[in-house]
Amino acid sequence: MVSVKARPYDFELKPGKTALVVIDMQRDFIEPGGFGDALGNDVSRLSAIIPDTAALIALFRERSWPIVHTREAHRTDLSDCPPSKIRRGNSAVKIGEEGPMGRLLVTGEPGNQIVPDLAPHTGEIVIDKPGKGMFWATGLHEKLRGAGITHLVFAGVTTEVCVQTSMREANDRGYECLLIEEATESYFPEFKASTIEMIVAQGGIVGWVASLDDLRAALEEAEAAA
Ligand code: C5J
Repeated sequence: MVSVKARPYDFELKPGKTALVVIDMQRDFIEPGGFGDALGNDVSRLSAIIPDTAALIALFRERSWPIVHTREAHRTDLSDCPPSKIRRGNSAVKIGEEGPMGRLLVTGEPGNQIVPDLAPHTGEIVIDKPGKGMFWATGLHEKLRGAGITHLVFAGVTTEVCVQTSMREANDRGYECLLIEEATESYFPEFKASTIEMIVAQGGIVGWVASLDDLRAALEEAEAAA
């Protein structure tokens, strides 16, 4: 067990039973011309977390610990996209329509790829999820359970939408969840801040939040003592 300084209290991370989940670090949300941009957001806020997210991924790769990457992605015929989701919002370009990086939020399109600096390595799990949460219609719970995973460390975007939804879904399935503060972001700084407060409120009703430095220090300290 590795004790990580966290809010609302130390997180007990179990090596061998912990996976990193990197939510939706795809060009659609992070680069100009994608879905996030089409909805009128300032995408530069999200690209700013790429270096810290890469450093977090490196911590897991150095230890050969499991890593899951998700993408919000729909089938090319949009059969897994509810019409209500397509209708929602007032952007000129909708899900499934052509943008500068191909069809928005459609699997296989250039915009649907994870940003190059965080590209998955061979052997890492890549999940295309049609919803905001990572367990809806993905089979991920069965995969994680099969690998004996009980603890999840979270990163990615956006904090209050797909990250928080996935953490809540993970809670309902019995996982212990830790969010790394520098490796998650929102288009709205106040939403990131309030999501973090929601997660740690009431004794960690959704989970724990720690800094990247505190996670790194805890891992190195535990390894030095071993
Ligand atoms: C959104 C996400 N914001 N990955 N998706 O639509 O948070």
